[in-house]
Amino acid sequence: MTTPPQPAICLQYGLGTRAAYEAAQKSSQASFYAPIAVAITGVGLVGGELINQILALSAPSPFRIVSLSSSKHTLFSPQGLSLTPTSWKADLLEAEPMSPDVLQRKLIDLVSPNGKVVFVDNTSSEAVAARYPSLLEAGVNVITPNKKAFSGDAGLYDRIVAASKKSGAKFLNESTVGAGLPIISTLKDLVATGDKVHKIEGVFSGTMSYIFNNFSNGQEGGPSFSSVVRVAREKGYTEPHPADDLSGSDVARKLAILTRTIPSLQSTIPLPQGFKSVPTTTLIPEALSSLTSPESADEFTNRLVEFDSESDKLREDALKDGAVLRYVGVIDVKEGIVKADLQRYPKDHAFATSLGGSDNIISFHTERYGARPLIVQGAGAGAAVTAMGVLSDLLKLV
Ligand SMILES: NC(=O)c1ccc[n+]([C@@H]2O[C@H](COP(=O)([O-])OP(=O)(O)OC[C@H]3O[C@@H](n4cnc5c(N)ncnc54)[C@H](OP(=O)(O)O)[C@@H]3O)[C@@H](O)[C@H]2O)c1
Ligand SMILES: *[C@@H]1O[C@H](CO)[C@@H](O)[C@H](O)[C@H]1NC(C)=O
Ligand SMILES: *[C@@H]1O[C@H](CO)[C@@H](O)[C@H](O)[C@H]1NC(C)=O
Ligand SMILES: CC(=O)N[C@H]1CO[C@H](CO)[C@@H](O)[C@@H]1O
Repeated sequence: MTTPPQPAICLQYGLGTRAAYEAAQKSSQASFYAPIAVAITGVGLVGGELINQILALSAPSPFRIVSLSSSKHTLFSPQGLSLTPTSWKADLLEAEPMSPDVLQRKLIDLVSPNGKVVFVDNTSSEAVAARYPSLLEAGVNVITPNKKAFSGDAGLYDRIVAASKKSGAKFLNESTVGAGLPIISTLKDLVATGDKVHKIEGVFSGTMSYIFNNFSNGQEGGPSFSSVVRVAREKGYTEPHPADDLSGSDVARKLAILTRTIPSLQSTIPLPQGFKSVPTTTLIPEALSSLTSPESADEFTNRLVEFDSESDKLREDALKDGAVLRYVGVIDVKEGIVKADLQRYPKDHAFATSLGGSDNIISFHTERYGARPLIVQGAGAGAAVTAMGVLSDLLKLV
């Protein structure tokens, strides 16, 4: 669509001149030029960055943004909103509220044989994810970094797959794992080309990566676990309540998504309850397990210090074996095991030596990548790289 089929248009106008081509572009008859309609729900960090990345694409853009929504306001224009990087936030704040049902109906009305529509969900809302089956069934494509739908109950996931099959509308999920890193596309390519995946193993949580890169760096001593968590929270690397990271459920969700992307695992590792079916080691001390409400976040963080001697011992024991601690996700296809767990890795292992900051690292052990695994590594969080993952999914629809 970026290089329009000029001859057809010129014939239609019987001229074959540039002027005719431009006239055709402006004319309503040139309906197959209609850029793909994009509706974005959730316009915080990533959503905002995504809007700016779309606006920065070179002209003619393959996309028109028809809707922006926050939880309180919605902008909608079937012809495309006129947005600028500096004004859209204020425009959205002045917009009327619109019920999600009304927005959904308006988007479905835009679907036509020449008119693709994409719904981008940049929220972490279950309610928004629950709309995917109806949207997909009506032909609206869905792209999202929101892990909720693909990592939840098998019921919702099966309905998403069935709705997509029925209408041919796509759901693209690249940025749900590792933000912009090519994790899901790499896995899909391995599977599609007939390679056999033996094991996938990696540091999937940027927060866990930061915490353990600092806490267990292979040297004697080092900062206490509670102090590392405190610093990570102050820097905004954790969720507002650090227990949401320390529970391991974010890693379990990503493992559920990857497991479901390997069709042959549906029978050996079925995950009926999605991420809840993934055995997950929690780093929340038993005695603090009741402090999970938002108001308890400070108390929880302060009281972690009571358990530092236990984490110190784990670190020392690992070091005696020449190893470091890493919180990893593992899918062992041969053994039929999926788990999120705290594990030891030798000090010279890639998970010990090559990580910095909040990097993700994922290694794919396959039949073809036998002796040495295929490794993907890099920033696994952040607005710019996550928006890039979403935009690259969007470009797959052009
Ligand atoms: N951080 C990363 O680097 C990274 C990487 C990969 C994936 N992700 C995923 O990205 C998503 C966003 O994370 P987050 O915690 O920032 O999201 P969030 O706070 O729940 O959502 C933020 C935005 O979504 C809007 N929103 C929430 N619920 C809505 C609803 N029901 N209808 C319409 N709009 C709604 C909010 O509107 P208001 O502004 O009006 O509240 C806000 O604009 C999550 O799914 C996360 O897991 C993040
Ligand atoms: C992710 O999307 C691809 C299609 O692009 C699909 O084959 C795969 O099953 C999806 N995985 C999940 C868990 O949604
Ligand atoms: C440890 O924490 C410091 C201070 O926050 C940070 O600058 C550094 O990058 C971290 N080290 C590693 C290996 O991640
Ligand atoms: C509103 C918004 O953009 N929310 C989130 C979008 O997704 C990224 C990560 O995917 C979050 O960091 C944003 O806060």
